[in-house]
Amino acid sequence: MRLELFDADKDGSVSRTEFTAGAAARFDTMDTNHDGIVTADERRATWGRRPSR
Ligand SMILES: [Ca+2]
Ligand SMILES: [Ca+2]
Repeated sequence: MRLELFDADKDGSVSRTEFTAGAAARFDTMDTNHDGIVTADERRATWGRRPSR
């Protein structure tokens, strides 16, 4: 996870507010069915695109 992605106003530093908002946005991205919980399957579906299984 790259911290600079959370720098919403691009001033070079990440405030707690920016971090919280950024982390929440990432969470919402992972929580594909928006039930407020990121399950292992949802996490895998977002991050772990494996070329083979
Ligand atoms: Ca900033
Ligand atoms: Ca979910």
